[in-house]
Amino acid sequence: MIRKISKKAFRPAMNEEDRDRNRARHPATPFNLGTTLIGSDLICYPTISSTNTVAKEMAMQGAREGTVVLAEQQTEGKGRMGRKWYSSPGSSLLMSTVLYPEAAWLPQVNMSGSLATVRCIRQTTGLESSIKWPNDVLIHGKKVAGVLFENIFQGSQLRAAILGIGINITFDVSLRPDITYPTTNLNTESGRDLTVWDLLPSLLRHLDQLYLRIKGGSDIFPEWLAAVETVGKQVKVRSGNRIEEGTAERINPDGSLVLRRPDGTRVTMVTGE
Ligand code: BT5
Repeated sequence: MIRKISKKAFRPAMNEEDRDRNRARHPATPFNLGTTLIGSDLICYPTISSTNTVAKEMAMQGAREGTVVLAEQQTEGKGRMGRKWYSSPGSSLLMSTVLYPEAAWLPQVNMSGSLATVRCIRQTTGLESSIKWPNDVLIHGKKVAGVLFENIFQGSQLRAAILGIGINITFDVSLRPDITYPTTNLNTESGRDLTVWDLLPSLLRHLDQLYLRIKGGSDIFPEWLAAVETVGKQVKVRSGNRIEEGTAERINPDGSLVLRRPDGTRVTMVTGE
């Protein structure tokens, strides 16, 4: 059951059309998500810096596991490695979940973000999407969603993990100068008129199912890998200052990518793009 829906949620924003569509389908009263953990508290904001940043603060204040922070708009939406995540008001699903996993589960919890997104897209639009290593979600080869997984350590102790997901619903990011690869949004690809409220329950239910499976010791890696399109492809992976080019040979259960260089040598990349 959703316990907190902020009264401030979904107040006026700049994009009238998206705002009105979201408002029209915004549940007026708490509704039953049917999840065990994820969304036990759901806190909605019209505008915040970043759902990941706010979720992190909440985790530090002892938020319940499964607390979801949702925003209509982010002023400092974050991508991985210091990059930005763009959106306009009401045009995207922007959410983060507070989790307290064991350190050994981290790779799988990270995978659960993109896998839940693939499942949610399938369920709500009927479209098959794929995962580009490590965590981008693509439809017809164009990026529609991204996942930002941040772990909070105190010394060597894992305090919390924040799983942030951004899905473009109507947002067209292609005009941004730093967008160097194809991007898209869900409504363009599906021809539907979806809002945040059509997607959110499905996304949270899939996250819930996957997280409970991970907690119960069941392996989600095979299902995640089946949705990954990167293996066998020519890739250019940047990790820090290093750029490696070659064929993506395989992905290990810990999420690392084994790349075969043109000279036949292999290198394992833990993260990159
Ligand atoms: C990601 O990073 O793809 C992770 C994005 C996670 C966003 C969510 S929104 C809710 C939560 N709160 C946050 O603050 N973040 C999470 P990365 O792989 O580094 O991709 C970032 C790159 O994607 C940028 O450098 C841009 O080139 C491009 N990009 C930015 N906005 C985009 C968008 N809306 N759609 C597609 N590509 C985008």
